Amino acid sequence: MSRTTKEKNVSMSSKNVIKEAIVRHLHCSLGTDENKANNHAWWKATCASVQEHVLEGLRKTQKSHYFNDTRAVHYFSAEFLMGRLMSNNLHNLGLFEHTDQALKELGVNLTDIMEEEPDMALGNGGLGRLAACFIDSLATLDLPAVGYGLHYEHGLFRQEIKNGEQIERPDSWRDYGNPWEICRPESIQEISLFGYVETKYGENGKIQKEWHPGMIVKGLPWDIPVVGYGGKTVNVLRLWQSQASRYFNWDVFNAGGYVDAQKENVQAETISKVLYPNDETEAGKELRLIQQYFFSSCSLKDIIRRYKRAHGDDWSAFSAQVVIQLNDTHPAIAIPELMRILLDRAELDWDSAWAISTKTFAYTNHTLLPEALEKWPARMIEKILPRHLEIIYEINHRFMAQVEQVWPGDDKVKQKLSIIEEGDEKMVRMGNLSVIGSFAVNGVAEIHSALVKKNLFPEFDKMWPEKLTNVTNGITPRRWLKACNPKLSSLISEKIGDDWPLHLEKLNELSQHADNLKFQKQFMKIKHENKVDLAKEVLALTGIKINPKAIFDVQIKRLHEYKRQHLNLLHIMALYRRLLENPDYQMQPRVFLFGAKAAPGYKLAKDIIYAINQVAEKINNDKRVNDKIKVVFLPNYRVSLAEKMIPAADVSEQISTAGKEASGTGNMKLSLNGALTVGTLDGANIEIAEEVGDENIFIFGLTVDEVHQLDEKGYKPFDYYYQNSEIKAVLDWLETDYFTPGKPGALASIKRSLLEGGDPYKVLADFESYSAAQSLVDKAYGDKSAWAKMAILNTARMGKFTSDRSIQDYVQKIWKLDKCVVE
Ligand code: 26Q
Repeated sequence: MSRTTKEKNVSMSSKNVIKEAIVRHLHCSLGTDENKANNHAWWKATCASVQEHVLEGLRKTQKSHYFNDTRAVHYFSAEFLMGRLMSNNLHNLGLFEHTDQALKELGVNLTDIMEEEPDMALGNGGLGRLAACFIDSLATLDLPAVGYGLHYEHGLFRQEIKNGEQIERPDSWRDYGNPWEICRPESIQEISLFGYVETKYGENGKIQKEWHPGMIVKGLPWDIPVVGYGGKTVNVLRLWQSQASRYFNWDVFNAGGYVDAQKENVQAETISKVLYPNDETEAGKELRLIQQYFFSSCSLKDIIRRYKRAHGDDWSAFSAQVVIQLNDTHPAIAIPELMRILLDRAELDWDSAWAISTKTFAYTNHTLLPEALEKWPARMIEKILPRHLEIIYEINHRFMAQVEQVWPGDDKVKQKLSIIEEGDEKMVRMGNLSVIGSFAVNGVAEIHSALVKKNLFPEFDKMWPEKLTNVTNGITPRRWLKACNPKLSSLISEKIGDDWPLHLEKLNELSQHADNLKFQKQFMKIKHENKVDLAKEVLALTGIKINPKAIFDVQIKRLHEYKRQHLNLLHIMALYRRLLENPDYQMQPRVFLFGAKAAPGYKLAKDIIYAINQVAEKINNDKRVNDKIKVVFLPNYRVSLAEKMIPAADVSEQISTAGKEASGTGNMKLSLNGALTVGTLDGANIEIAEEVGDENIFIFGLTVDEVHQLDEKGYKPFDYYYQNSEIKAVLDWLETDYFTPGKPGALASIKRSLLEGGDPYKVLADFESYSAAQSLVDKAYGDKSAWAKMAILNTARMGKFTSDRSIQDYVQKIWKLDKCVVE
């Protein structure tokens, strides 16, 4: 048999195997048949048949990791923003085409049934999605890794827009079950909360601490298999669900307190009920701290159980086998928890315990915003975790002695570096605890890491010059190009071969075609088709008709003042005003698309959403605009919506105040898909500009240093207001009822925030330069060939930003892991 015939037969048979499996699941798992099944049933049956392959890989991987007793990384994260898994798993297993064919023969459309899958929205934004991209890369690179997090019953709220305003609705992603997860009751853990600490004196005079908890809660693990690209390694994401402990409440129960016992049950099961929706702000809620401890402790105990299976009570190899990466400070309580286990359970002395602990943890910082740095009231920790507070004090006490060695007699430095912030209410600084308790600390983009060293933790950097480092973020090209943009992916594969998803630097070979008119046409034709698809989606979701020939200008990210969606909005209003003042004003038709959720308690962020929608309503229906501008706010922005918007974007808005966005990752996804960035020199934008070249990006605005200088000399927003008549007119417009008929002043809070109290995000300072950059975009789009070239070069030069490279950086600089290839 010739090779191609053989391949054809293999592919025929694998298609037929899939077909048979789907039908079998339709019959035997779902109790329906081909004639009766709706899309949901087809989706479930297809998941079940894909899962057969996934579980085969999982079993082999676990066996291999067990027999090789490999060192592994444990990625602790309060968030994993996984999105949908069907398309991802099919692509990574190499089964996408066959499954598509198999379903076609059954009269079913794969794209349609994939829409049945609810997003796993177990995260807020960048940090959670980064964790999801990282576990994809870890599996793809055959690295032994476990993701640990929380099995929230309700993920990030579903956003509805009513009369222009955000309404939060509960997200119920598991109402009809989750076909990808496996419940593991055999691996339940128990954790303690509340109560008091008893000090005992052993025979040898040694002090022993015993924590008598006031409550015990069960952690039930759910495993989500994580399939690497190529399908060899299948790692696990283990998410903990809280449950009432079966035997804890006997006393209450026996005393006739049936109702009280039920109350405790409810309290236990509340722990994993909902994801906190406030990113970048520290809420200080007791339940949030309990969530953090709950998943950190369950995960540590799980790791220790596995370690002991191979090493018994010998702790000497622990830090050689186990590295734990803390995704921000959210799991930082794991540090005193490991100390507690080593001291009180394993009965190690302090120095041995501390040596193990500090060789185990590494910490990633994702923010410099002071309001986002986690602090917990010492009194709260004392109430919930009394033994941990003692340990934190001891860590601090010993650390202060070290500080004294370096800065003798300097109380200022001690105050600054102390884990404990003194004041009306004593607070525990989780950032300081994380730096002190870890062997490595990293920021997430070059500039961010430099600022972590220079501004956030300069003294720590002086004490441990090797500890602070950078690992620039990345994104998985499997989801963010191959799966979400199939047409562009095929074109790329035609040109440069199909191994670019594993070797993204190969995209650079596209550069040589950037001047080729035929290739430019092909590239832009695909962009246009993606825009046509998005236009349909926009019409279905909002009733707004948009023109695929217009520039699609996209800003998608959480709503926050520092990300400056309102700068974008002010510019849109300025364009609108120019059109009204001069009907001959020349501009390329442009559609401004927004997607953003605001934290439910963040009033101004919600006001900005309302403003975008009100301005949209007015402009979209104003005949004088002649469809030159459309404004669309797409409700319920989430991973699956991002996958539709990103392939259709021409322009990517990355306009944060310099120094505020740690990295950004949406910037990478958009550029990879051929969108041109309008951006400040902030976060990863700087590295994107370095890669794509200054001529292929629109950089504007103050630099980090200039922002700093402006702060020094005093930012005076009214100067811009009085000196720039366009700024004044647009801000004054917000105070009228022009965009909010019958409700004058409904948008005034935005004007106030920009003028009064010295807006820390300096929107007005950057307005002119932003507006100038946008004029350049407008002009550039007029030259189709030049634009196509720039778009191609963006795609071609994004190789650096694969999350595979980020993971390789972590491996080399921090984790020191070896591959474990699964046979
Ligand atoms: C903290 C305490 C209480 C409740 C919630 C939180 C909380 C939750 C989520 C605080 C922060 C977050 C999320 C932060 C985040 O997404 N940061 C982003 O991380 C990305 C990945 O590194 C970066 O690209 C972004 O620049 C950064 O903003």
